[in-house]
Amino acid sequence: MASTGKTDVTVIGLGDMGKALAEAFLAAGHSTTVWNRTASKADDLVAKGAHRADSVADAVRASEAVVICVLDYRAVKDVFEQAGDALDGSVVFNITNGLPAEAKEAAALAKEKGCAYIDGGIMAVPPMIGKPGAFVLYSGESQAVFEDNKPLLEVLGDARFTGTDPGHASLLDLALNGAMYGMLGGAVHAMAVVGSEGIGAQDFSTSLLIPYLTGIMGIVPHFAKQIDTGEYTVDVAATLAMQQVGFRNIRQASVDQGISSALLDPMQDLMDKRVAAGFGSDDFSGVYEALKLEG
Ligand code: FVH
Repeated sequence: MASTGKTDVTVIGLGDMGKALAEAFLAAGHSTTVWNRTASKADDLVAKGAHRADSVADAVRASEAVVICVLDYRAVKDVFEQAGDALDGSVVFNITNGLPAEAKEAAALAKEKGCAYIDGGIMAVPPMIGKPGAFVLYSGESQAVFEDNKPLLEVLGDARFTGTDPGHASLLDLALNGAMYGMLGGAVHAMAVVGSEGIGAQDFSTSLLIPYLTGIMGIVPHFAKQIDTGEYTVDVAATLAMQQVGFRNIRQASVDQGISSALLDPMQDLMDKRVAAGFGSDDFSGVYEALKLEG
């Protein structure tokens, strides 16, 4: 803890995201030590007041709280190796994107190194860091370790602890990003379809796409209730059999306009599978069951 009363922090990994994290800590008045494999990426931050560490070991010794944000868990392992025994007594927040299994492996490695370990998933892009709307999911070690460091973590965005399973934050992160890519892929596909008739993507998205998608999200709580209860026949908004027929038109219109249906085909397959299994009078949410891999 520095004389400012604010927790010192070390940031390891200064890619687009790591840089944004370090800048947010500096702006909030935290004494910030930085390390990056390619040392020159720290230059701007040093000019803004960050302390440059010459090695991972020096970086982690500089602060009790260590934030790691590198490309993947192979890089995380490299960082742990380079840290040697310097991580003993540290609290590591690894907010690198990865699989739940990788997060669990990293937690085991951290235990061997004698440090507390909390994994995380950043639900924001770099320009959002430290601004309203950004949030970061955390899980691992203990609620107490998280709470002790919450004021520091809140600098980055809303800090949400999701439990002591180190893989849990990653699972939530990947599920949310799967939803995001489904939505954004759908948005880009729609722009391609209307673009084939010369309709500009900006006009289309402002006047139609965003209002439609925003409104339609209102159905999600209803689907969630059906999924939690397994009762897809209750308060059906629109039958799957009807939607299966309508979906063929969406797919065919795309192909007719010279636009690939690659993003739509898997959804058509799921609907077909579910209707063929006798669930055509259920709501759309029933495709949840068709998503489960057999065996
Ligand atoms: N940027 C984003 O929008 C997303 C938002 C959600 C979360 N992700 C995840 O954050 C991690 C870092 O992403 P990034 O955007 O900072 O990624 P890059 O700009 O590509 O920087 C990668 C950094 O990783 C360092 N690195 C790579 N391999 C190693 C290694 N073996 N040992 C040590 N460091 C390594 C790399 O170093 P250098 O290439 O500059 O030397 C960069 O600092 C990521 O998990 C996203 O999925 C971001």
